Amino acid sequence: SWGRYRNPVPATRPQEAPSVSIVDQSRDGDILVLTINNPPVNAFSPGVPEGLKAGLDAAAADDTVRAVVIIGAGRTFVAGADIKTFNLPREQAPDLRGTIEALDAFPKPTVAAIHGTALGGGLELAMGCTYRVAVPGAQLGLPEVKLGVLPGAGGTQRLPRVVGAQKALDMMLSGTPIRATEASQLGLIDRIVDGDLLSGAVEFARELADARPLPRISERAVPGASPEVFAAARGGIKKTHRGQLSPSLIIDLAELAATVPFQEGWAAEAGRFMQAKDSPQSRALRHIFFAERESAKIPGITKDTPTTEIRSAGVIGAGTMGGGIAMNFLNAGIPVTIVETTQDALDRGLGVIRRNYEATAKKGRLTQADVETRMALLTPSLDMTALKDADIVIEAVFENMDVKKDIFTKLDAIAKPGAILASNTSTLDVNEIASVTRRPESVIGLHFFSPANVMKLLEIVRAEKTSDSVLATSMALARRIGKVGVVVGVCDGFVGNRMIHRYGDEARKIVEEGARPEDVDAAMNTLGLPMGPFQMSDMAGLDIGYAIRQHQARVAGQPAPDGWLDRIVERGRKGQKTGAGIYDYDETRKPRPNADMQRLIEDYRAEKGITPRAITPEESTARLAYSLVNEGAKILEEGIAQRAGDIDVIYIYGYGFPAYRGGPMQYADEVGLKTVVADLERYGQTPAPLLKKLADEGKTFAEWDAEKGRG
Ligand code: T1G
Repeated sequence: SWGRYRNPVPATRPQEAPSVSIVDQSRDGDILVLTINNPPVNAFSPGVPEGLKAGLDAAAADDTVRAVVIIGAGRTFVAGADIKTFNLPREQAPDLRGTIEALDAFPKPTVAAIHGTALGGGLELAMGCTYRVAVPGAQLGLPEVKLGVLPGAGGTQRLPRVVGAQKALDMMLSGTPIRATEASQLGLIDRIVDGDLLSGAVEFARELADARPLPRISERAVPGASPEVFAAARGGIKKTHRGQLSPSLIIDLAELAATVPFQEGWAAEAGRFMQAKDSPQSRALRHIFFAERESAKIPGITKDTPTTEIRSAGVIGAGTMGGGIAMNFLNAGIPVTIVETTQDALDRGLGVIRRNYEATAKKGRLTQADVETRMALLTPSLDMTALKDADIVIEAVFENMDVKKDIFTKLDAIAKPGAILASNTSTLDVNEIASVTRRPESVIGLHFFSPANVMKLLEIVRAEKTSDSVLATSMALARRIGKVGVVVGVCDGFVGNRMIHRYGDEARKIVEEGARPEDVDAAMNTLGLPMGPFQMSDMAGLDIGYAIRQHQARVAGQPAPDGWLDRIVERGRKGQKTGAGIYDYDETRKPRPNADMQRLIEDYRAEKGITPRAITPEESTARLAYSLVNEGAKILEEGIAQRAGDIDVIYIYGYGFPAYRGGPMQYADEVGLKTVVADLERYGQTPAPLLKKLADEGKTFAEWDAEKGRG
């Protein structure tokens, strides 16, 4: 996800009283200081260009000013253009390009003083200055590609001229920032300031006040450019940015930087930026940027809500989920006591954890010392009383209500007062689990997604009696262990799995009616999902879905399901883990269609009297995507999810829905809810009342979120 740096760099500027203007002017002798004061991240919002222009005009008109320093108040330099202004008409949008053109022509030295982050337009502003200084921990980058756009204020033309073609392409295509120390080695930063940033910047400006000619990045050539560099980049994005628009535009513009005069590349960049900004992909990525942040906001929970410090954790169950969950805490430096019922299960679980870390170390992402530090924080035990001091205990055992109730009854008698008692259940009723304890206010669902140490999504299941403090602590803990926490309500499958069950039902129906599983999967791969419904079922294990369908039929008093997929499972084909499921698998784990399974499906249709018909990829995509949307609308009506944006965050971080589609609800908004409703009805699904209402009113889910104060 984003380079969301957690620990704001302590401002090297005294936290001045909020100024009346968004850009303050102050003097340090012969140096004019322009301080941008636009909390929380000094985005380049309306008022900033005007303030900088006033400052530059003042500096130009005053002979006693020999140089100008531009610095950010608070915790950071300029973190970018103000994304919230992207939908403004062009004439109302803050004129970042105009500001940078003025800087590039300014007759006196200008010094950008950087702390925190200089990202996107922030780095472009700094590159418009004649010099740049920074504190060592500052981060500099051009993350625009993560918003489906491109550096639109000179970044594609200036960065290659400073750091060379290859490094500039790497930075712009990954969107990953670099630290100031590396930037200094690359010549992007002229001086690292170890002490107070402002004093260091003023001193630097004074030293170079008379240096001429003024170094203009726009006047340099691009080092290291060659047709091969750009050709390789074009090849690379076919894998890393499949289906996305802005990466290829970035490469084209970087190549222009190396092949045409600056002004030509600068002009071309403006046009391609608008093209990218107005694309559905950029709208989707901007939607997710804000939706992810909105999902952390829960009515009633404020920064004043009391939380408890999590200094130690307990995990019950050392299986795949328990081991993965434990790793999240170990990675964050939180000691874990992990409990199992047999020594063999414990040894196996710890072995898997160690092997996972060793594999990461082999890739160079951990040192052996890191591995040992993490393993040293892990205490195995066969006795649940070892959990008595844990601040939080997470149960990750078999998905069976009786087993969970038994565990929570015991845990309630062992855990210390104030401990959080969490279940990793993926579908069961957390209220029922809480009911066996004397402390339902301390019980919550923390639904991790497999593999738990990798997947970023954490569904935080708020039960009826879960206290605000336990909820707020869980949200803070999610951030601390690197998860994207989304609060959901209690129902069968909560949000993600409840929707995926409907999606699976529709996928099986599409095959019943005539499609082959591999065609259905291919249709969803085209939409951008790395795995279609059947590839995903084979990976998760067909027996899991089989058991859920059997359970749901039993609960509903219906006969045991006997669908074509149930028959495959009953042949002992459980998916990748048995080397065979819907598809066959060899050691490459690449799914290969199986003729016998195709025959089983054909025999099934014949037995049910179904005459197969050709089903287009478009029909498959519509039916599957809209089955998610329709169930999502019901979930919103029932209040199980707060926002449509929350559902999108869940699907991007938990189910591989492509971020450049924005999630199922955003995708439906882009298609148009009237079309979604018409297709649902055409293919035999009944539109949810909320979906039908919004479609009839010509509204979007995004507007519903905003109207309810959710957006
Ligand atoms: N515009 C508007 N709001 C922004 C913003 C931005 N660029 N960046 C952050 N915010 C809001 C955010 O929504 C949240 O609001 C609050 O600030 C704190 O953010 C022309 C076109 C800087 C690393 O992509 O990566 O420049 O929820 O929770 O975790 O070429 O914010 O409090 O109401 O993320 O400490 C390029 C995006 C823009 C940087 C800080 N820049 N931001 O992380 O805080 S495009 C970016 C971040 C551009 C030019 C192009 C992070 C951060 P609220 P936060 P954080």
